Amino acid sequence: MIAPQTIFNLFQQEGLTFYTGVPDSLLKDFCAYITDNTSKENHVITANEGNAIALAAGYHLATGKCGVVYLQNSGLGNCINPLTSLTDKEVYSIPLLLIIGWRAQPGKHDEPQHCKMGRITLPLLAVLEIPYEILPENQEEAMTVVQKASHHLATEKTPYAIVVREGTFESYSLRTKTETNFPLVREEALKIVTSLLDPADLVVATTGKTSRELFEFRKSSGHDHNKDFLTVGSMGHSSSIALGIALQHSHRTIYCFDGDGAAIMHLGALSTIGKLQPQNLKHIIFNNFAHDSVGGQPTAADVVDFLEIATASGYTKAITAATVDEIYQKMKELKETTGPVLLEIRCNKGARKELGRPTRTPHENKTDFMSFVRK
Ligand SMILES: Cc1ncc(C[n+]2csc(CCOP(=O)(O)OP(=O)(O)O)c2C)c(N)n1
Repeated sequence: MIAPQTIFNLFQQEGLTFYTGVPDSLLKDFCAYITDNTSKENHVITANEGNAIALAAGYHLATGKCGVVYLQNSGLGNCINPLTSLTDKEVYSIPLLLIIGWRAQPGKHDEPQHCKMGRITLPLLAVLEIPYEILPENQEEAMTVVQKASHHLATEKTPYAIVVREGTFESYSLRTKTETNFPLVREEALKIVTSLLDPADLVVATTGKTSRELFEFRKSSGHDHNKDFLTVGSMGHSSSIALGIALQHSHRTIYCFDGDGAAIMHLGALSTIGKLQPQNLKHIIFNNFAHDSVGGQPTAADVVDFLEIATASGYTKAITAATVDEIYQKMKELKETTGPVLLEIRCNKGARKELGRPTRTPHENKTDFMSFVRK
């Protein structure tokens, strides 16, 4: 293992002092070290990974220096457009250093949504013509890798990637705490909301702990899992999946259980929902102001007004709740409102340590859900 501080210092020695990206569980100790040791101007958590590439490009245009972009390998998909059409040698040739958390490295067990990307991470970098190294855990070797990356950035003026295997970083506890003070955590709010749904209602739940908590709640309540589509991957796309269903089944009520990080990642989806006006779509954002599932790093939710955005995008109504009583009241209002409607539930970050993962495979989930949709 290697200390986050060691890599941070090696980067600093090479003049790499600007960080941007989307948090990843595998990089959480490194991300925490960056947060504690970098000024706000030099560390930007972006809505999605493509934005981070573009932000680092802007940083380079402004300073001539190279930014560091950190991401989970699942976010590589969001980067492909700017990596091929902005930073590529054949376009603007903009150097930046990618730090990629390698979920589902071949040979390591991981969740189904990570397997394909885990297998193709290195081949994908090769196809993108982005040279890479895997981060060694030994300090001397790590220094050689960072120097090699730095040399590439200076001479080739194109992106370079350092791929990080699970367990590479020593643990580091974040000192810069961002806490909220609402009565409930996401799981408590989610249980109340789910218990208020009608038996025929459908749910599309977002990536991370929301889906995992929903799965466990259904199990402990003796409900079937077939009412829920768990968006285990493709973060930020739950509301569009829900829209796709809502448009075809106007007699069914579709709930989207979203996260603030996920909603912000593809915020444009709200405008499509607003434009299409599905009468039967109820969008609930469990807003804990954080990327809770991967370490609790802050999202931009503290400055984003989801209610204003939803109504300005064409939602019929947008309401908020935080207490148990408010959730009961607002769920009633949500049910009585036709048209796309948004409920933001403000809650604290935090989850149970022993929270499990869905035991139905994605294929089983899809099949069960599709037969329930047709009922
Ligand atoms: C494209 C992509 N980038 C990053 C991730 C890693 N990831 C999984 S869950 C998550 C945080 C989600 O935050 P939010 O939607 O606010 O939900 P919370 O975990 O706070 O409930 C992240 C960043 C991912 N799965 N996919």
